[in-house]
Amino acid sequence: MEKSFVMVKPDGVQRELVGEIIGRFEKKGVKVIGLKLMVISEELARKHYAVHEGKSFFEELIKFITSGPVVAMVMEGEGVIGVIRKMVGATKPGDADPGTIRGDFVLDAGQNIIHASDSKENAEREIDLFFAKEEIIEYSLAVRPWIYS
Ligand code: DGI
Repeated sequence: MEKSFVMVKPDGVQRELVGEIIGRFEKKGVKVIGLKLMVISEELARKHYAVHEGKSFFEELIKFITSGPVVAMVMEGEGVIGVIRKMVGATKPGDADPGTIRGDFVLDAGQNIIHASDSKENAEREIDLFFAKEEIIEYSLAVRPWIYS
C-alpha cells in the first residue's frame, strides 16, 4: 500500500481546521498510520524544504512552518499520494478548485494550511525525516472490505 506524508501547517492548527482536514481523508477511506503534534525545528524545516532553498520565499517559508505546532501524519491507501494531492488542491490560491482543501479554505500562496507529498520518492524522504519506524502503526480497519473490492 502506498504511503504519503501529510502535514497540517501552523495556520491550519491555529484556524482549528485539524479535525476538518483529517475528517475529509477519513471519509475518503484513507488510513492514518502515524500522527503527532509537534513544533518543527529550523534544521528539520530546512531539510524538508531543501528543494526551495535560494527561492525568494524560502526564508519566509522556514519562519512560517516553524512558527507554531503542526500536525504531522503518515497516511496509507491505494494511490494515496495522487489522491491526497488532488484533495489538497493547487498551490496558487486562484488555481485551487472549490471542493479541495485549499480551494475551500485558502486565499494565500504561503499560508496554505496543508502539505502533502508530491511523489513516491518525496513521500519516503519526508516520512523518514518526520517519523521514527516505531511511530508508524500497521493495523487493519474493520471497514476495509467496504472501501476496497
Ligand atoms: O507542494 P505545495 O505545497 O503545493 O507547493 P510547493 O512544494 O511548490 O511549495 C512548498 C510551499 O512553499 C508552498 O506550500 C507554499 C510555499 N510557496 C511556494 N510557492 C510560493 C510559496 N510561498 C510564497 N509566499 N510564494 C510563492 O510563490
